[in-house]
Amino acid sequence: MNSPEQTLSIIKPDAVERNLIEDIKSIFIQNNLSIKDNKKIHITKEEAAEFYKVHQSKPFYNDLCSYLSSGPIVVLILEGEDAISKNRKLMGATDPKNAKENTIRKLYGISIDKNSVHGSDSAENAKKEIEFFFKN
Ligand code: IDP
Ligand code: MG
Repeated sequence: MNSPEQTLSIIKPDAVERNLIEDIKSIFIQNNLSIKDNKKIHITKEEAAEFYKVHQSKPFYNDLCSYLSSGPIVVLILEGEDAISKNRKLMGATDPKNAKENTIRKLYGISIDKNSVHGSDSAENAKKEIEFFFKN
């Protein structure tokens, strides 16, 4: 049996604004991802720019950083078997239009930028992203 993994999830401003925090948390819990820690925060644009710096060369980088810092977000440490890939599956495709039925982005996403959630995409990034929000 594999040991449990941790991953970072973010409930983005569009979902916090629409009071979807509990609905999204319950999807994680129903799928055997436990919430080890979570907090509601409002980050600065500079912090968003640091968090998303892997995307700094992308044309949407500036808008992405403005968006993530535009209102409160909830950051969560999820833990469970295959937490990283399981969370990515539960989230669905980046663009809600392409997300499968019953994924978080299909259920709640508005557009490619307002797509309700973030999830780490690798073990290396999960570790970095958890440290970014929880170990400073
Ligand atoms: P992911 O969130 O599914 O991992 P990434 O490619 O890592 O997707 O992109 C990070 C975030 O940047 C996405 O969640 C989305 O909000 C935004 N984004 C990605 N591609 C585009 C785009 O083509 N236009 C606008 N925003 C985008
Ligand atoms: Mg990503």
